[in-house]
Amino acid sequence: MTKSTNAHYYAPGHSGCPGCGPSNCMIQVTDAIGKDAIIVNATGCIEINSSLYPNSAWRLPYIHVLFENTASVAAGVSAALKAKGNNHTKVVVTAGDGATYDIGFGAVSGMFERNDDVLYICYDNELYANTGVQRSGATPYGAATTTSFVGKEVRGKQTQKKPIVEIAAMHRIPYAASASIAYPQDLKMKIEKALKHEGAKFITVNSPCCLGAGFDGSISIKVARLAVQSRLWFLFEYENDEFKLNFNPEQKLPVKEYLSLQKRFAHLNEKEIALIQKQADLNYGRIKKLCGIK
Ligand SMILES: Cc1ncc(C[n+]2csc(CCOP(=O)(O)OP(=O)(O)O)c2C)c(N)n1
Ligand code: SF4
Repeated sequence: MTKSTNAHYYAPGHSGCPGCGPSNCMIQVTDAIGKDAIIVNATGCIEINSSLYPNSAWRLPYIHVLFENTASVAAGVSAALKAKGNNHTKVVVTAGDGATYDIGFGAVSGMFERNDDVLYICYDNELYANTGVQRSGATPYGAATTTSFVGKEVRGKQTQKKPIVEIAAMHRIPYAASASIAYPQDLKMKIEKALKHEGAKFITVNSPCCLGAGFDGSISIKVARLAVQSRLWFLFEYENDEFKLNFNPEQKLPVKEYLSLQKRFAHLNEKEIALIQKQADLNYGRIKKLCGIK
């Protein structure tokens, strides 16, 4: 092991696919958080890849919990620390989009409503990777998965992603944001900003899954960057009851370039691509309005 890899709190040697977006996300997130933290990790690819007994990629105190109670366990850990007079150790949830948007959502919402002092990080790879690529509430329109398959009538997922940042923000928590593994400085800034707040904080990080989306692991960062540049993923935040767009791609990149890199979109015809472009434009308009941009 080299000196540079020793520096990471999420260690190499885990069993993530080469080019795994979520694993990259864990390195960036834990490095930004630092050593005074406890990780509460929901079931999913990261949990399986990082903590196969007797090994662990975590150089931080770590607990794996079920989907249904990840946010609740984190809330309990936070309360216990405070009861012991420890007001400095950060409690951080790491969970996939299946855990966050869908299966554990009730507990997440409860944690937001109680304003528990926890930073919740969702690594959004837009599917259930660990169980064989099923669709989640974060899977985008048109994407093929094993449960949003492509046939004559149904051609991939027929609904759009849940607007999870807005949903989190509308609980009136102190901080909510959307980030990407392709924009490390923005992600680091958001983690540092979030941790300054007492209470519930939420950051969802676009972290593409090369295996599930069907592209070579060498272009994971390119795929993540194109998602932002083609306005299918936004870098924005909510703080002090206001939304702010952190990066506004001046030139609109057509969604086609992003879609064409991934097998999950290979079935799409021109009409369907045009519909996704229209959805992207509408979503961009909505986010701009939310962020007070004319
Ligand atoms: C209550 C419950 N439902 C379903 C499962 C099966 N399951 C295990 S991992 C997983 C996928 C989780 O997807 P996500 O949270 O997006 O994480 P990823 O695997 O993509 O990292 C599912 C459905 C489970 N363990 N518990
Ligand atoms: S299946 Fe996807 S999320 Fe899981 S390790 Fe591979 S690239 Fe990462």
